[in-house]
Amino acid sequence: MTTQLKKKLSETMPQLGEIYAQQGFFSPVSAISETEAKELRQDYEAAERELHGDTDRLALLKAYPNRLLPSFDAATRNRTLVTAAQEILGENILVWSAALFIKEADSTKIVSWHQDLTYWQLNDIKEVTCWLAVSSARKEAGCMKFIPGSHKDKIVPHNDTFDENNMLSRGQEISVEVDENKAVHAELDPGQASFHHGLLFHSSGPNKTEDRRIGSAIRYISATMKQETGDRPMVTQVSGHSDFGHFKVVPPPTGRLLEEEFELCRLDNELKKKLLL
Ligand SMILES: O=C(O)CCC(=O)C(=O)O
Repeated sequence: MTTQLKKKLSETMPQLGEIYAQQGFFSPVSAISETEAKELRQDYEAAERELHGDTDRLALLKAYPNRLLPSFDAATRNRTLVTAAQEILGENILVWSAALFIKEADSTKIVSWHQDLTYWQLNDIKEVTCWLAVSSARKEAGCMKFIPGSHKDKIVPHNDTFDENNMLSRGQEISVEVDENKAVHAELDPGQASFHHGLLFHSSGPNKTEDRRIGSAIRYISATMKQETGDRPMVTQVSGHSDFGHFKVVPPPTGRLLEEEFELCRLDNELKKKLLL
């Protein structure tokens, strides 16, 4: 990292490491301009139109925007975001997923209280989610909310609610009491991001606005991590080296909506479904 970049980071994100360790999250981090966020959104929405009616490919696009759109791969490599991730995870960083969480305009969809690392069968907690706002994510749009310090509680019991309104695959929900009064809303403008710990209690409410709420949940992991099962999901490397051999490291996509990328995503998606507890 250049001295200049380090200086800029400490100016925009003073005490990131300290605050993150205390609260389990850090927000907001200004990563790209509103114009760049708008371009990212336009690229994604153009792809949605191009794939209109193809539910299989549309689902893959939502789950793997960084493999199917080079603009999203570039966003995962954004210097500010990667530098913030380095502060938390060290030098050797992979992107395990960058799936989109989209709440349509005027939608009742919610995300229940949960801890991310409950489900992914990773062998350690060296993971941080960077949620990059592609559109505005304010309280009324159902931005994420966090319980400060809850990442220190380790993994608590969760149950499956299978609530159709829940955006999590099985409506997974923390089954111990969560004190909503302690929740802090992470409101973000387009182009801003929040960083949250894999053990942090978090959730989000409905989108009561007339615009879609779109965010890319970039799961940065330390390359030293591995799947408990020994499987090697597809990842990209955004910092340091990845000589540990625990994942299938692929180069950046060379084009937009490439058929070979859809095939890779399809295979990885099957594996991820198997891994998801
Ligand atoms: O987008 C949301 O509202 C929730 C996202 C989330 O739970 C996560 O990124 O871990």
